Amino acid sequence: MNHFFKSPIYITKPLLPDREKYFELLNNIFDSGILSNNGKYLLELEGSLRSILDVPNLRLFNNGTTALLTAIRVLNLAGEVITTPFTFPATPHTLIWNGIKPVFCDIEETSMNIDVFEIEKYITNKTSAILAVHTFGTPCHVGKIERIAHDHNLKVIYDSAHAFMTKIVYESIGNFGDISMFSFHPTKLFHTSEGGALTYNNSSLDEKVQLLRNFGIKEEGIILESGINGKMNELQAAMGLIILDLVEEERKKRESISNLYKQILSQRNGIYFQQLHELVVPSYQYFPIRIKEKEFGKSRDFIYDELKKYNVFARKYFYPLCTEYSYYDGPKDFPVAKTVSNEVLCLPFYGELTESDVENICNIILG
Ligand code: T4K
Repeated sequence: MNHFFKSPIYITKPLLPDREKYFELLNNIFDSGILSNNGKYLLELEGSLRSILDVPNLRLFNNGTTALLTAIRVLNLAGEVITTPFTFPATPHTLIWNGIKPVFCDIEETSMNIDVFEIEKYITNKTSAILAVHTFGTPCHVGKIERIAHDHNLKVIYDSAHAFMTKIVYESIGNFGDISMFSFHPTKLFHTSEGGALTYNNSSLDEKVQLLRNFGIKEEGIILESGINGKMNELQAAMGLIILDLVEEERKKRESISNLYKQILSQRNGIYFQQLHELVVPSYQYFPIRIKEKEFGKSRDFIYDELKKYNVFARKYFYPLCTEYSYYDGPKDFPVAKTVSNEVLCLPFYGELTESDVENICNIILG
């Protein structure tokens, strides 16, 4: 048990703002008495994020799920939407909450994203959109999805919860599809304690996004849409402004950690990494591996339990598949997603992990 960690090692450790800096902004918030509803820090953070993500339009929300719920309403989606079963429950649940049937499509093994060569077989006269996830920050095949959407007159929403600062060549991930959603939950590299955002190229959507985020209220006494309360408050926005300054350094640290994991774990057969195209700038959000039991000699579940014995809490993102949820009674035959879901394990991944921490974790895995 010499690899035992004294303190638990979780999948992530949120970046925390310098206390003094945060308290200074909190003091300003106290002095102003403005705690929410398009306050100064919200507007400042929206501006900074537009520039960092290189997107023309961005609005902040109180979490990624509310943002996604809103995006679906903004585009007037209805009927059926094609999506992936290999995702967090929030993805299909936002469709169901909008009265839409999620139609699941299998995934492609190396990227773990929706299989673009399978999508068309699920299109019916009820299909209104494709809701694809850039799983673990790895971009979907955006070109092919755009062509399918164009040919069948469908909208495209990208769940970019994991893809903060991902780029395809030089293009920000937030510029693809009709709308992209980002999550700023504390488990995300950039966070606002809880939060999210929508980005979109079409500026004419902006008014509706803002209306739906604020109960549909245009101004006092004028309610134009059946909106929701999706507003981010000033305490969240202030947190985000300070965390933003820490993101670049955190990304560099995660890059080194990712390289070290790969270097050690690739010494043995049976462990696979998510494939990234060389022209993609990664988000460094998660570090997923896939353990093929036949080649490696031990199963994903064995390694997950073994790590726990040493106080290391990896996560089986995403297991079970959305098609295995107790309430779901649709088709379940998605062989690639099923295999990936049984093999995947996200390892602890955050800048504070030391080289020796990573080596210890790898030693536990390699046994
Ligand atoms: N779409 C996709 C593809 C998503 O992955 C998500 C969220 C969404 C949409 C929805 O976005 P949000 O509405 O959440 O903005 C976590 C997160 O809650 C969730 O945001 C995230 N994806 C998902 C992949 O992971 P859990 O239930 O697995 O997290 P939890 O609370 O068990 O945290 C994991 C570990 O992180 C803990 O063991 C300890 C550590 N931790 C966590 C928190 C919250 C901390 O150290 N500090 C913290 O404050 O869902």
